[in-house]
Amino acid sequence: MTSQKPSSVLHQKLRELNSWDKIVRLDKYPVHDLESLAARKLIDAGRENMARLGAFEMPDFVTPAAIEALQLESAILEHSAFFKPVVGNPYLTPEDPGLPADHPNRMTETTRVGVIAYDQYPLDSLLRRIYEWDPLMNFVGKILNLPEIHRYADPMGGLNLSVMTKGDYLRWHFDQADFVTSLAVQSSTEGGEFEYAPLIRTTDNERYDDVRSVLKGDRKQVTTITNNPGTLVLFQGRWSMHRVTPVQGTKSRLMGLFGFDSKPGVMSSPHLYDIRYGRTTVAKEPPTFEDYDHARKK
Ligand SMILES: O=C(O)CCC(=O)C(=O)O
Ligand SMILES: [Fe+2]
Repeated sequence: MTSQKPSSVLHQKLRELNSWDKIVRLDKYPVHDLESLAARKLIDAGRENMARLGAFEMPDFVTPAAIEALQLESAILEHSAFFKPVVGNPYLTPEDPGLPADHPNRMTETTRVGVIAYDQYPLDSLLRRIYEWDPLMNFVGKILNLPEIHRYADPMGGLNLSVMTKGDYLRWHFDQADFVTSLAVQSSTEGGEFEYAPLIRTTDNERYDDVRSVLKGDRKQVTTITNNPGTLVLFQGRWSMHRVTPVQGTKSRLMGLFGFDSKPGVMSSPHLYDIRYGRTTVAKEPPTFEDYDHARKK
């Protein structure tokens, strides 16, 4: 008996997911009909959560069949993730040697997370289809009360899959983007928890003492988000310091990250390309899942 190629098994699953109600739990999250009463209630709940916690968690956003397909396609791609440890502070800025050693600006940790870039995604990938689906983007824009919302224009940064394997860690940090939308694809057996200190700083108060306490292990301000597969999370990481605890066990932690912005044309810098993706040139055309079958045999 010949075993089927991973890409053939995946294509079979993807063919079955031929309408949005088979992919997204539209009964629970009617993002396709934003004017409906149910959608308006959901948007209100989202806005209330964002105001109070800087986060809105939507469990079971995608169907079990979609989760299965997302895990299958990620299993094909994850071996091509780029990993590079980066040492840094929570502000993702260079350290200021003029500040005391216990200032949060000088409290550094090492991050090691793998990433699959947008240009590594085949056109028929399910994660890509979900990211490029306008109703999802418009729904996110509504919750955030944005007059307009756009996908990043960046060919590598628009869509990312974060891949964390045994021992990987994402250090405490604040995001530089206004908000992040993530879709949990797979949980690790142990560790890999998303922890955050809700709204620990504001535009006019950095609250360095509180930030230092969290960095030193104080748990009073720390909350955890249970990222079960299929959970969509909207998160304002600019004001809430957050991290992903070290991953344990053999199963990788996989998280889709969707790049949206209130402005059109947002791009990443060549420096970010280099540290996050390990290259500065973008793939000329998208690969296919079959290309990955061949790459693994080499
Ligand atoms: O993987 C996650 O859950 C969060 C990722 C994150 O915080 C980031 O990429 O800035
Ligand atoms: Fe972050």
